[in-house]
Amino acid sequence: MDWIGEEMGSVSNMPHETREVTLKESVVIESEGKKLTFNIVDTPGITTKIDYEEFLKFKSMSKKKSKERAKEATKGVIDSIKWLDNMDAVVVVLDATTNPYSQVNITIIGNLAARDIPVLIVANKVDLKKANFKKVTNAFPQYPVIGLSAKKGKGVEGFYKEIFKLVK
Ligand SMILES: Nc1nc2c(ncn2[C@@H]2O[C@H](COP(=O)(O)OP(=O)(O)OP(=O)(O)O)[C@@H](O)[C@H]2O)c(=O)[nH]1
Ligand SMILES: [Mg+2]
Repeated sequence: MDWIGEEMGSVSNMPHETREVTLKESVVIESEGKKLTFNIVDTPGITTKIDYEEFLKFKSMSKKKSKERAKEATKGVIDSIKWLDNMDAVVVVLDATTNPYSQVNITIIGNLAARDIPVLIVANKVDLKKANFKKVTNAFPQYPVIGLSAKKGKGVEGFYKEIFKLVK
């Protein structure tokens, strides 16, 4: 909303809401008198395990719809990984209430670093009591990590500043 005046895509508490890569061109942000224009790519979340049964817990999901969602999510993960090849910089958004030391986080972030693609790690959901910002910074000491609440808009200024630093 902040960046493009509309939502990139729908938000949901059900995993794998974004299952297709979404692109917005010529996004402009400003911070401390500086201006940056870029294209933004929102990718499906990257994960190693997609189980259709996970979706069955949600009332609106039939077995058939759950299986479809799992299939789309799997394709989405593959597309995300392909898109990562063409990025100038990547913002990795982690849920700070969950364990940051997952194989997928370490693999993706390590891979980007190995290819000299600048990475900014966002520890999101810091408004929640369960959030552990310190644990995220400890997990990735060699990367910039910022705390953010996307929902409450907390930490957004710091986030912008880091984006400017990321792309010099
Ligand atoms: N408390 C809290 N909840 C958040 C925050 N940001 C997102 N959420 C919630 O987290 C859930 C997932 O949000 P999404 O925007 O769908 O997350 P996503 O990373 O795009 O997830 P997928 O599209 O499913 O890959 C929703 O229920 C959001 O309301 C935050 O800063 N704080
Ligand atoms: Mg999404």
